[in-house]
Amino acid sequence: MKQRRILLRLPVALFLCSCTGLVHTQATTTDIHAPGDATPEASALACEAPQVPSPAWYHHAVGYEIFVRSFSDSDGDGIGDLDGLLSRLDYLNDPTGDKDLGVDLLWLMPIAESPSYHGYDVTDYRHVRKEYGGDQAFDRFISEAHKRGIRVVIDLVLNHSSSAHPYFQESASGPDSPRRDWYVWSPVKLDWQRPWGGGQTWYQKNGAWYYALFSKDMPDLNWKTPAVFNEMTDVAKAWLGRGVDGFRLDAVRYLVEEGPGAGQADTNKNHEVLRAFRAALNATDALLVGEVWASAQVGAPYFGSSLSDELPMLFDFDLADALVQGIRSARAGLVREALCNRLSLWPAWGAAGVFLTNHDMVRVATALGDLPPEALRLAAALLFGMPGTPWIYYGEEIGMKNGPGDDDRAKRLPMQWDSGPLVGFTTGKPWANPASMDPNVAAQLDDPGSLLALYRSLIQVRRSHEALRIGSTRVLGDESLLVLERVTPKETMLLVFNLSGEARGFEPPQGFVPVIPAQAPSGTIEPFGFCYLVASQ
Ligand SMILES: [Ca+2]
Ligand SMILES: [Ca+2]
Repeated sequence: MKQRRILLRLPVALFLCSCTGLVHTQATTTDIHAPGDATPEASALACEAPQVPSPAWYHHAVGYEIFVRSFSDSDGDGIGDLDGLLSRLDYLNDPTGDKDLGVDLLWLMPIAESPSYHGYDVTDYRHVRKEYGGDQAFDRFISEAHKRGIRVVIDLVLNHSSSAHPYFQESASGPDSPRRDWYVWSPVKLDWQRPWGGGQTWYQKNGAWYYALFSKDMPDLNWKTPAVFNEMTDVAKAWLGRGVDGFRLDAVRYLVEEGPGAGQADTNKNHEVLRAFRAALNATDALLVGEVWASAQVGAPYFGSSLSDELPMLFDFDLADALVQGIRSARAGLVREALCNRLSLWPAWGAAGVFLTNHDMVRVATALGDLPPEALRLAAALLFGMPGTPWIYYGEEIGMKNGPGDDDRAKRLPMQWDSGPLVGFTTGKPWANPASMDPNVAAQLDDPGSLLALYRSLIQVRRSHEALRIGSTRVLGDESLLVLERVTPKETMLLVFNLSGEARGFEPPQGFVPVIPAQAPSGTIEPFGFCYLVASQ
């Protein structure tokens, strides 16, 4: 390990976070040292974490979440589909081009048969919904994606099915149904409130009560029944056999419920089932990324004891919130606290899915909409600088905003490809009206100053610097500056982010050259400015 002394001048008080809270100290100069070079000045360090040991392919990937219904419509019926997505692969990753975004891992929101627009209530786990082009379109798509080196994970909804699923219809037919125990039944109504605050979870059908955590139309599968475990494992294996590279596991905290209140989430049995599920897939290389929408502390046990034990990747919800709120409130400490907390709680080999927002959240361009446009560029720079695997929510890279209203659909509207009235999404009547014609891909594709061009550059930078993908991490800074040191034996990088709307004094340390932006700040880092620097060899 090359030892390198980095001198950073931060002419203000330093606020340092620890896992137990914020510690405030005074300093005018911070010495940052490569790992192993401990000195008293290193007390300015908030936390540090080692390099990722034995990284898997997904530690190196850049992810992109897609709502197929809203991405691109190939046949003019107003509904996005897999052939439409196929036709846009050049935009996402074109090995022969230089205008592509460069992502290499796609997460498709549910593609199985479902009566809802969103698809999180499945009626046939084994087949692609016909609106999306059916099984053949999926096979065409995945074959072409793989040819380009793009991996694909699909949403797998294990906790519940649709109430219209034949399994549930059969289960509900009466106590003697051979599938009765595939769902969770009670002869009397039980008073279990939803664990996240209010609302009933038991509903009546044919003289008995069934458990449905999320909605009446989404009855929970009974994971204590071996036949359910076997069936869902077979479903997952069948998808792996068709070429998917893994799954995003929806609502994975809630598979096995043991009672009211806290007994509905994160139960020991839930962990047991997930470990058995992972083992049954017998596909160590497959990515399982869990939606554990909870604190990093609640998430930590979901990694199990090794990369192949339980879930290899979790989305980092705490950090997502801290990144957006940190910019909004000009508090770098929020990001430091969330990041240090996660780094201390999650195993070094565990993969964190880093993101700004997803399909359940207000889009980041809306959340930061009242700040200068540089704030959105800073959010992108933070996304790709954090330790973990970055995930973009489709449209984020052009600054797409929410549509009107509070409905979830407002977060999931058609991708804005061009400035036409149908935004290049469809030639027919779109399933939902686009939020806006602006921003759009066409206007940004050839503009080197665009947000899209910044995302493309950040992805290229990440590809060419292993320190960003798997390097050790040291977290420093003050109340509005966030500083990360990322190091591997090959290179040392320094990332500086100004989360405030005020210019800040900052002089790059000696021996460092800019990576992005091309010009290093000199004496001042602009409001919402950032820079990635690398130590010159
Ligand atoms: Ca269509
Ligand atoms: Ca459940």
